Amino acid sequence: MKKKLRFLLPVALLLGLLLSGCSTKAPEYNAKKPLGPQINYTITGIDAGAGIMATTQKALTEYGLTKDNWQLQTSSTAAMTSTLDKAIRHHEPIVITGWQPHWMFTKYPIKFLKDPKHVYGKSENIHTIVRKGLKQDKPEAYEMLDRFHWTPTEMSQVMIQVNNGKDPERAAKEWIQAHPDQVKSWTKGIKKVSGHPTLKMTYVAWDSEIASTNVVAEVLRGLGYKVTIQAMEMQPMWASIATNVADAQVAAWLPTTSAKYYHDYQGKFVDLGTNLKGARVGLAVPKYMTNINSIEDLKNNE
Ligand code: PBE
Repeated sequence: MKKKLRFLLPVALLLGLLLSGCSTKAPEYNAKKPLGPQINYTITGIDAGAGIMATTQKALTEYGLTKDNWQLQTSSTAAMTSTLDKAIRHHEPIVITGWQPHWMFTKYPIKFLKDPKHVYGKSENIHTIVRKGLKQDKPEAYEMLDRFHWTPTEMSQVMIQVNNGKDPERAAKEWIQAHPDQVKSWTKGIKKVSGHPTLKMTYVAWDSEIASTNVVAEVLRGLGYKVTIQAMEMQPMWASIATNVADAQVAAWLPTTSAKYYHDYQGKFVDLGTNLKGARVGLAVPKYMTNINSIEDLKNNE
């Protein structure tokens, strides 16, 4: 009997733990209570290297949130969007690092928080950055890269396909097929190159950059280049262009999000200007958090 008890007790304890685990679902958002304690003063972020993480740290300081114990949790885009998905299904409170273009704004009812101090800047453009000397070495590629530009809506069309499980290269090819006039405006009059010269693009595997990099790579392949694309962290991506290891990247969110690397490597790359106008970066919350509309509200809600 004693022996049996010794065996049963831990089993019972474990069962109890499991059952209580199931019932301690995080509580729904309560607009009448301060927000901070409801989410453990935590903003759900993405990969440590992202510009939005550095800007959010700055926002926490500038809005006086750091001293109130607010913190930014590092994870990944995939982990953040899955946490957001779960929170929304259960009507739970959550604050995330958000940006546009991204399918999170199409898929979920979320809103940007106002940023009266403009820590995240008013709006962002995405620039194309190439290595020095590309214009002389590969003028046809340079010309196409210089002309490349599209809209947030167009970029989203590719992103959503990839989010639905389509292979990025396939999604890029299909987008190109469906937009012949747009693509022609990037390539018209450019001579096809012979001998399959190589061209290397680097990028960070954010959804937006997976879309743009694959589309540009496909268009350059159409011009005769043997294009490779390589995903890496943000700092090595900038370094790859600065050291001529790679030819181009189309992932520079400016003037704020990529500012650190833009300044660190200034003079060691060529900025071909905007390829997408009207991107946006900030903090975001589900729309059912009706009384949280500004970053200031995280504070006032203490
Ligand atoms: N993002 C997407 C990136 C740039 C593209 C906003 C997550 C960042 O550096 O934060």
